[in-house]
Amino acid sequence: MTNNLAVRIVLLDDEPFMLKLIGHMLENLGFTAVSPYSSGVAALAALDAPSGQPELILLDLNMPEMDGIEFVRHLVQRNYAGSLVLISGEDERMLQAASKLVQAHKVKLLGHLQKPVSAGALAALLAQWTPPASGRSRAAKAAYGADTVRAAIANGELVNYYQPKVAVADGRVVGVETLVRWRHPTDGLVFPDQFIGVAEAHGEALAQTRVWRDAGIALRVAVNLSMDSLATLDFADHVVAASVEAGLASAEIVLEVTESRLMADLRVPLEILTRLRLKRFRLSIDDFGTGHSSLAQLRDIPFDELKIDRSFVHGAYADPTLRAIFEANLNLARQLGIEVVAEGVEDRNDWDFLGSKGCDLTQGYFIARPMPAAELPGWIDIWKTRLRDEALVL
Ligand code: G
Ligand code: MN
Repeated sequence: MTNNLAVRIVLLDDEPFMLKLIGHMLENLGFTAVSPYSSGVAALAALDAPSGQPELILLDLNMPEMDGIEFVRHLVQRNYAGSLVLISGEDERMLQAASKLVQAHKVKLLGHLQKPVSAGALAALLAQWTPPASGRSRAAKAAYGADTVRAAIANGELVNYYQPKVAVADGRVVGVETLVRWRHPTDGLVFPDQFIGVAEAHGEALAQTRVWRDAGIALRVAVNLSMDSLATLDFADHVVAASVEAGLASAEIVLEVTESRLMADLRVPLEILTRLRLKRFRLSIDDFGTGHSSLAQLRDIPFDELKIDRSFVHGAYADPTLRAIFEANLNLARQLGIEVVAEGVEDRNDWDFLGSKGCDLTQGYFIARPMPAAELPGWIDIWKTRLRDEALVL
């Protein structure tokens, strides 16, 4: 287990006062390796030094010489593999635009902080930091073979976490989303897009769901697929075989699909998804509205479920732009007769907002963080108590 407080942090802001202030906050939170810089040029010089890249950069957007956006471009050129937090006094829409840009560059964005920065918000963001997959650059990303992955499963390195999806109207636990994590002994935490053989973990999730069902807990199980994993036409047959093996009906299985920007030819994934839908698997369009999941997909693929990205959900109750986008997405789904899942409910205000809008399902830290399978039954009891004690539903 990596000590998160030792994460190498670069703090970049042109205002000496902000450097001091945030520096102190980080120190108070216990972070021990913080390097402050007041210009992009100085920070880049440090990045190029043999001591290597930081694992986290806190970046001010508005700087007189090299601004934050330009700095990000330099990071991309250097194959920066760490995480980024944007800091700005600009309005929320500006921060959203910058966030999008960062994500388009495939730099891992932990989130953004609005100035004046509060210690609480800073702590909450940094608590989400996880070690990067490896010290190698993205270009030289590790590829792991099926045998390696099988060995990892046998060693218990590959772990499924499950995050509940609940009905907003009555709090009923409708399903879980499977989130595959690989605790690699030398490469750290490896995320699913970096290894093949996720199929094995998905098989385990299906088997687990059957175990829950046999114990009286009926849940739909969702697994994540990226469009570019849908490259061979027999994929649909594999999914069918997996559901049969687990003894689950297709309607109990949700396939959450995200778009790949790299795919030129969508005919194969389209055929696969259409066949799966014919067989009554539930298709879900994930991260909707982020640019990774678009209207064109919604037009071409018969989805059953639309997941409104968490960037449009958390805080929407208080932000007119987010609220407008959220409502537009909700209406879109309604008109198409698709069930809506709001991702990223993080607090009571988010929860109440969804209730007032009549959203179907939701998931997020307010309800539960992703958890190991063994914790789910106990969590369901806690959740039932919360529903009553906190009067979460009418
Ligand atoms: O886009 P997708 O549905 O695959 O997102 C799942 C990811 O989102 C997981 O890594 C999970 O830990 C994270 N996540 C789940 N709920 C929340 C939440 O309420 N807030 C934030 N910030 N992240 C969340
Ligand atoms: Mn998902």
